[in-house]
Amino acid sequence: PPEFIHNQKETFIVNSPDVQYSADQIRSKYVYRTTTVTKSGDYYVAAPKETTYDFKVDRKVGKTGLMLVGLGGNNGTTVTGGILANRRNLTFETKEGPRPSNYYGSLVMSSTMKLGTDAISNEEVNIPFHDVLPMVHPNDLVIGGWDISSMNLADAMDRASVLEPDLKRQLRKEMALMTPLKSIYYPDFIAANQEDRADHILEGSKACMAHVEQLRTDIRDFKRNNNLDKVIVLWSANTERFAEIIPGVNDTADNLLKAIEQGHEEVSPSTVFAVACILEKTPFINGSPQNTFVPGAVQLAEQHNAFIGGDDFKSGQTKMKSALVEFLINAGIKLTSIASYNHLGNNDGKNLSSQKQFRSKEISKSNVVDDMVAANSVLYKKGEHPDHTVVIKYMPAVGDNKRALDEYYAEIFMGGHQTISLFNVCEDSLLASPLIIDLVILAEMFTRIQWKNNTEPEYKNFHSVLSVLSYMLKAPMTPPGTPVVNALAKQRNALTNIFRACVGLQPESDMTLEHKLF
Ligand code: NAI
Ligand code: DG6
Repeated sequence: PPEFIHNQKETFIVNSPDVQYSADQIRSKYVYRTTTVTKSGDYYVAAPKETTYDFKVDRKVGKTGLMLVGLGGNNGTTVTGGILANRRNLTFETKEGPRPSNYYGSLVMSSTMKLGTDAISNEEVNIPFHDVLPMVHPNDLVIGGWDISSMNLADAMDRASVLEPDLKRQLRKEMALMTPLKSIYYPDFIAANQEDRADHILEGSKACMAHVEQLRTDIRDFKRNNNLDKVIVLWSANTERFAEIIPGVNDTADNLLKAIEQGHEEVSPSTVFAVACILEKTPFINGSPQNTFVPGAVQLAEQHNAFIGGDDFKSGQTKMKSALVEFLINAGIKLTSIASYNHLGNNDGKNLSSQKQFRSKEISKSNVVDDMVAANSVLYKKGEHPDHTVVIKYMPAVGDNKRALDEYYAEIFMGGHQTISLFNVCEDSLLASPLIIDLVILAEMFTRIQWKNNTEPEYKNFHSVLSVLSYMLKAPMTPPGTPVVNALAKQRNALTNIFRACVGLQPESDMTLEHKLF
């Protein structure tokens, strides 16, 4: 029967000899079935392979804090306002009438997963994704963070111009009490046009250990003052330019730490945040496109068994792209070009109007179809690739209401052509905020899962680089040497099937054989 464990309502149990529940844990034995392929002359030989893994999930969802870098920005204020509104169950007036608060756009909070088939009616039984494992509820997140702008969150929410006036009115009092912590500002990394908001900064304009230590102290203080079990830190600050990868500076963990000690100018603020979080064993996620996780930072995370994830929220145009391109190429249609243009008028757009910062975004938006193209050797020769161009323009008048236009051009049967044009208009921050929520809930979840090969004695964490967060990210990081998956459906399947494995359930195969026998 459903029971309450550590304040989390669990809505199902798995009845299987391979799954055990105790007061604090769910343990499962899971047979992972894959196919190993070897080449023999002109043939492939495919052999089914089975590996048995043991999973262990800690059922105790601790009190969790979210610290945002860029708390006073459009995303920072929108996600904070959205969570406070949901927590207080606020309803607000819009032009179309009253609207209740919701978590639309969050995979975890607003989508479902097929649990199985009803024993009597044979119909699908679907459960909220949030109920698959005991997960933190976003309403319970304690929110804080840093910004180089001193503005309190009520004024910053007005500056962002995203949320509805009646909602802002109801949130104003609470958000006025929230002020970001001072942050680090190294002017060379973000656009010069951001300088006028940098009135809330720690002394020093290049990386140093004093900055790392201050950020670590901030995390510890936040944790202690709010009585938290854990904190997740997420970068939603301005897009930085790429840092140059320099041997001896940021190529190894030791060199990176030395470079920070010596105040090397090529260490970015986001990397300093990453290092502080890694040393503090606090999961750190990068929602922007720059190469925060230089090789030395990845190695440091591995050494400290700390979780990192990134890069760049996959919110609108790119999310559509990673779904549509997967569909077209899997349908056997030869995509030959993608032209992606967008204009926006928020502060993100202003920062991206500077060439070096735009370049970071251009890179993260451009590589998102590579794996899907490479997987289809019928349509594409080795090395062949569709043309792909990305344009971003700053247009102040449209504010956060980004306009994204995409043209997909493809070859179809017998020399024909197909052109698909998309015009996508919506508030950028209303798409990004639910992704922030998902990333935090999922990152917290992965701090409570351990697993091992059945033949080994010791349980281990997931690899430091949390590639399971890929669904929410444009340029997903993966453990060094492992493949990147951009295809949206595959990313979602990976997540759901890992969670199913944690409760001893096989992947949902969609074969529905139970309905197909004559
Ligand atoms: P924003 O410009 O409104 O907010 C960024 C905030 O970061 C500003 O308040 C700024 O003062 C602050 N900031 C800059 N440098 C900082 C530092 N070193 N430490 C602390 N705070 C700092 O931008 P927005 O719209 O909130 O986006 C944030 C980031 O998320 C951008 O990099 C953007 O490219 C990225 N992103 C946004 C998406 C969206 O749909 N809104 C989607 C994908 C990525
Ligand atoms: C202009 O493209 C601004 C960017 O910050 C994007 O809005 C953001 O990266 C979201 O991109 P996408 O492609 O996922 O909509």
